[in-house]
Amino acid sequence: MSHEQSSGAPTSYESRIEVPQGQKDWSVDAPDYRPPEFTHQFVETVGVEQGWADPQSPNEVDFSERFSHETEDGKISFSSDGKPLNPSGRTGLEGRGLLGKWGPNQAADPIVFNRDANGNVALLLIQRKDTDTGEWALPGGMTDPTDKNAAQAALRELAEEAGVSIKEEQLKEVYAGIVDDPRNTDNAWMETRALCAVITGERPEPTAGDDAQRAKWVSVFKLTSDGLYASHGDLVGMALAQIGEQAAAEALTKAA
Ligand code: RP5
Repeated sequence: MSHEQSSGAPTSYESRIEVPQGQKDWSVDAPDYRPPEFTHQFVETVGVEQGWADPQSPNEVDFSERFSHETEDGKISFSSDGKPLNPSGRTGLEGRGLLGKWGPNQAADPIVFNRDANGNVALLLIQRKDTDTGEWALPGGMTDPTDKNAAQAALRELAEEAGVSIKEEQLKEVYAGIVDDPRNTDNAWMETRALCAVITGERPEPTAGDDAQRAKWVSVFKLTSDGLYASHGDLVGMALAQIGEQAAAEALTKAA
């Protein structure tokens, strides 16, 4: 998984400053690093009202129940003024941007393949409503407090965004960790658990819903890593290798 500084942020995002070479890591002193601070108004108004966003100050948040997949003990590190620090390092932007939670924002991503009788493999993708770049994405989303586990969150998102239902037993874990989402900042970042399934026989007809404007099956040999949202190209590559589709995994990596 590449942990590069996010690019292609939503159009309403404050611009990031360039992080000087060699200063990405928090352990490196960067006395001149002064990124803009940005938390979208939507997060601080609607997000707080609807309960998916934290209060304005991280000091009001109880972090004892939050964990990061990226650290050995799951613990989050903080700046001297109490802001969680992105384990991937400096991003050129402080605050929460469009993310609701200070620190890790946990998501689940279903990677659903169909293998037909001739052995052709296709992947179920959606087109998100929040990007104007035309990128396609996995039908994943943030975990809800009502989800018992990441698999349930993945199944719920799959049904909401692509109108496809599968069974929890069909899912196998591919990855758990931070993802290079364009919304990531120094103090708020996306982490995901990606789970994959292979369904055989006839493909269920997808129906776009919720955050998706379109949903479709795409042959795995037509995928390019940079045509997919955030780190989804990396996640799909790992899943293809896991299900034994090595040639498609290599083609995806080469096309990046
Ligand atoms: C990505 O953002 C994750 O991999 C996941 O697919 C998605 C979650 O955000 P929303 O779809 O809920 O906006 O980084």
